[in-house]
Amino acid sequence: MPNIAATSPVPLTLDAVEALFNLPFSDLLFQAQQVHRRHFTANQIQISTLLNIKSGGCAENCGYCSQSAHYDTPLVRQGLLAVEEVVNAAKAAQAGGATRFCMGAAWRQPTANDMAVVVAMIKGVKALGMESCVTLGRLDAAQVSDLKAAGLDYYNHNIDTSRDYYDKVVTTRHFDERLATIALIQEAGIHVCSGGILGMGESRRDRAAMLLELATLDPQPQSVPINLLVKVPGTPLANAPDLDIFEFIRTIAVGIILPRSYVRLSAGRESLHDEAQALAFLAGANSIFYGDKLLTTANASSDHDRALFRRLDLQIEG
Ligand code: SAM
Ligand code: DTB
Ligand code: SF4
Repeated sequence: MPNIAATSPVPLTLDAVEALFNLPFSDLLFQAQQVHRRHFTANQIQISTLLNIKSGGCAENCGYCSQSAHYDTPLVRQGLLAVEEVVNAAKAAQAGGATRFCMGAAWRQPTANDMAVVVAMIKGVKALGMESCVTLGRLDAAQVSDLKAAGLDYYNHNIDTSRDYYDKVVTTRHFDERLATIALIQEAGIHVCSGGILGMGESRRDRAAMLLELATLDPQPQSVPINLLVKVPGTPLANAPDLDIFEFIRTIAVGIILPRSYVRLSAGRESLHDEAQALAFLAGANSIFYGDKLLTTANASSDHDRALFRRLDLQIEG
């Protein structure tokens, strides 16, 4: 067992993590806020802005995704954007207060030509003085070393759900392949951003197992995005039953088994009431995607977010 277990408030076993989940709601939130304050400055929020640099036509069959070529979704496909367009979008995000710019591409794995363009995009974002993040699908060791040389700060690669539930959601790739890419990123010294999606029909034990899997990575991911499923018409999960919002908040709170990781309230925030977002922050979420669009779906508007930060006395980090 890696020594990171010492910093978790509970032993890193599935039963112990599930027991944390099962605490009375207020006890869990109280504990989560206490642990959070031991490791982070209270009332601070990190904001990242997202841009989809290549949309749709993806070879994978992720059952939640608007960009999979396997499903007939409302998405319009779009090839890889030009470097200048991406750097201009990063400048606009920076002017709006974002400190990190995240670029996503609907690829199973980038080609050599794709990589050359993405490397130029990363360098352009870094030249602005922003942190850079990309999510490009699976990578080999040479690609990881190109990203490191370009100055990449974060790579987003989600495990998405538990090992047991994974093949209910996607069959064109496997859980261990996700872990293999994450291991390459860690070995290169690039920060890992890895989390998952809630509300895909998984059980509480699956949610516990997903967080446990992340918590037993060594080192733990620096950033953990928690997405609430956005139900995209045409995908197999278009009619998934709604997840109880308090279960969503509990999952964020159990994120304290990764006490030093930023927990990012990610997809699905547009559908959350302000009260639910306030509870998520109380449970320890301290990062969001900021900007009117995620990759292909709507995000909470920036104006609304700024007003919410004021009402909740949240300060933007950096
Ligand atoms: N293609 C790359 C990959 O899958 O790793 C990067 C882009 S992919 C769209 C990034 C992440 O977005 C997924 O891992 C998933 O967690 C999240 N995501 C995609 N569609 C979503 C949806 N409909 N609702 C919630 N999260 C979603
Ligand atoms: C992550 O975990 N969430 C972001 C980011 N990583 C790339 C993506 C959310 C996508 C939501 C669905 C969409 O807009 O297509
Ligand atoms: Fe492709 Fe990523 Fe969407 Fe899966 S989640 S279909 S890999 S873009």
